[in-house]
Amino acid sequence: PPTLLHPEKWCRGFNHFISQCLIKDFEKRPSVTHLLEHPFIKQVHGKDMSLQKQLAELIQEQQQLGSVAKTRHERIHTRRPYHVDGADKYSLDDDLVNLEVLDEDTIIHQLQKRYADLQIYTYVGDILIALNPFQNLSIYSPQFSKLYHGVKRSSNPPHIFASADAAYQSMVTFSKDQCIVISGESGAGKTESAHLIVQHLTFLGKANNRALREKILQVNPLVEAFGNACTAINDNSSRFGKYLEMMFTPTGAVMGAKISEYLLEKSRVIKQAVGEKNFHIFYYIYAGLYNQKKLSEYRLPDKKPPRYIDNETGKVMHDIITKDSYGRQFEAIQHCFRIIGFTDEEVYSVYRILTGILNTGNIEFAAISSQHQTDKSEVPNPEALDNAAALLSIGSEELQEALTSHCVVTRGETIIRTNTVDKAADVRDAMSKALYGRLFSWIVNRINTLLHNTENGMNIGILDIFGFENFARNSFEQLCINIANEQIQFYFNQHIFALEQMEYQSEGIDATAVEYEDNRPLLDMFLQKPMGLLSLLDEESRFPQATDLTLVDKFEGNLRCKYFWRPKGVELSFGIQHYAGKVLYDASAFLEKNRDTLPADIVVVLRTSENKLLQQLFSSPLTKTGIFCTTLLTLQHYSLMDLLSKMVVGQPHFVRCIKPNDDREALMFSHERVLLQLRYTGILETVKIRQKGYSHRILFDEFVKRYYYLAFKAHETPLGSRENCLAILEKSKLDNWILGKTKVFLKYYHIEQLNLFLREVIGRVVVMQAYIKGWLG
Ligand code: AOV
Ligand code: MG
Repeated sequence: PPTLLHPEKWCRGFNHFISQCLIKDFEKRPSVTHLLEHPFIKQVHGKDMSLQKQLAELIQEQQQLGSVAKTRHERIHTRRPYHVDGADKYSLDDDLVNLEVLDEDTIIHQLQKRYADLQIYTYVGDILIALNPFQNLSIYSPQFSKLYHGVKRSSNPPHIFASADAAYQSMVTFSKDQCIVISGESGAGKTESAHLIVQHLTFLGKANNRALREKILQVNPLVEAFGNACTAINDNSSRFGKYLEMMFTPTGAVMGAKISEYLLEKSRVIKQAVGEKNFHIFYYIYAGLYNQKKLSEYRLPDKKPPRYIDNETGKVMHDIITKDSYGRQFEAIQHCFRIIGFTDEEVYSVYRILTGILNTGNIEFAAISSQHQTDKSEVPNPEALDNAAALLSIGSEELQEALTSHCVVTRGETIIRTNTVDKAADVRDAMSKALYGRLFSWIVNRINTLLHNTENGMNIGILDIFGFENFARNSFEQLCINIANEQIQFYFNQHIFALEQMEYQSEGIDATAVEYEDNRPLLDMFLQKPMGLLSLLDEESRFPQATDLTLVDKFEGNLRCKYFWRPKGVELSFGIQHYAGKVLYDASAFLEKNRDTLPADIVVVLRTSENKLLQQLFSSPLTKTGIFCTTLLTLQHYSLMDLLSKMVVGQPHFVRCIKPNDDREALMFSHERVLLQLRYTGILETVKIRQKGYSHRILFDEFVKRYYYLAFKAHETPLGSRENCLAILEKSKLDNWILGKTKVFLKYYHIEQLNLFLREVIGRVVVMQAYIKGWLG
């Protein structure tokens, strides 16, 4: 093959070239056989059948594309009446940056019009705004994936596929890791967006390995069955943070995946608020076993579902009998496990643990009062205890002992103390939470082992966490979730505003600063040591005598800033002014939830399990105090930091999801709700900075290496100097760029233009070479 093509991207350039040059030919004589007989193809690749096959596919694809583009074009034009009558004063553009009048009213009006036309996506420069349509749209089929593949952004309406494509192109072009950060409040559409991105990236990173593609597509459904649940806001709410990294070879073929989980809301296993549910998987498995008539094998009653999943008595059973969706989901999950590569034995162990947890929840406690002891408890329903023990493959008596008593070591002596009824119930629930939390982590790790690829490559990470929440009653979990969102907002601000402005300064560029709402002071209030809210919480958690009330007193005494207040008359309540709004928290059980302790007695029993998987879940060593204690918040704080540091390595792309109404209604646009979200996400400021700013900042050297073809001869090796950058930029006839001291500053749309020029030039070079070598007639 000609060696002149851009060496790294040989394959890509070649495909592009073939398609351009041969399609022209094809238009003249629409016959695939004729094309395959083309001297160019024959000479270059001889009898390479795979190339011929690939070519036939390519041509078919192009034909389909033509028709999709046409229909899409018609659809869009009939969809935009304001395009035609010209009566509308707003810009008709897909990008808010093109608006001439820049104020909240104009922006919101524009979004509203677009939403009414089902144009749910809108750009703000390189940032994508996605309004939740609350209905299925037919714009995510494989044909649309093709439509949005490697084309100029402006040739199609804004789309989540275009954002995925931009990240992918950026990765391949600059050989740099990328991350896509999806944010928005609960129910705004983050998780759906993440799915669509994975779908499009697997399409783009076409590996010959179809099995691998299939596996990657099953990852999200599987982890979400275990980590998502129905809440008051969203029927499929993420109850953990997820960072999915898709790995690619240097030429852009997908080769593996890795997933990191953050802070699963374990407390949901044992209790759910009114109108909410446990994690999906529990309903799936109960319904699946019910359908397969296997409930008795897993020691579950068929009349009344276990307590942990039946907080609104009777409703679950009704759903299972009348609708079959849970049962079908169970089959889907079995399929996911199989495709990803879990063994039958592993899956069986997972089911035993899940049903073991459900049975554990049914264990009850009653007080035994005798003359001497009033704090002793027993299990009045021993069959529940036996069932749980059997499924977890541990001794029933040992389990009862561990639930109703505990060992204390004082001065080298071990004393056994009994547990009160309340204490025993707490231990039971702590055990269920620990079982589930560790099972979840194990599943995630197992997926990683099965899909990991150690070869060198690049990755695109997709961040989808739980969105900002403000319920009627907000507890510890909401505080954790909202702090995480506060950190993501900070990350966004850093990238869009702070870092950009710092860089202008250091490069001596005069770009007018854009004011934005900095949530740094609030983050400091949470994260600062030793007087931040989290440190105070940790400190209080270490005092055995502390109560939730002393905790709130401590907050009040130390957090003296405008973001914190304590309402009068409600002792355990405190309020925080978050970036996304005021939230009132109820501090009941804060200390207990933060301590998240699991008595060593339970760990010891679980380690005796004959279920190998379960044994493994509890094999990590006990802490010095003999207690399994992970202080949740500190942990969460660090893990989010860990996540952010992973993301910082890559080039970020942002998708901001917006919830158009609180009723989950299609086509309903609440002016007030959208305005609020636009305000707190700083969209207006983002539009301003994208209008004025330069989102790409490339070192001279890197710029020359990448684009020297545009101004120099192929055999030249120009230095990465300011002058050479200037020569390239002038030759490419772009406007509005700036040269700093060490970097070229480009607008978000320049990269696409430069890449197009580059392709053209390379195309021309190859054609010329082909002629010289006599390949083309
Ligand atoms: P979230 O991830 O942002 O909330 P989801 O992605 O789960 O929100 O979206 C909530 C619901 O909105 C989905 O179950 C769909 O019914 C609908 N939806 C969202 N995006 C689309 C779309 N592009 N097309 C069709 N329907 C959509 V939370 O996880 O609660 O923060 O913790
Ligand atoms: Mg979600």
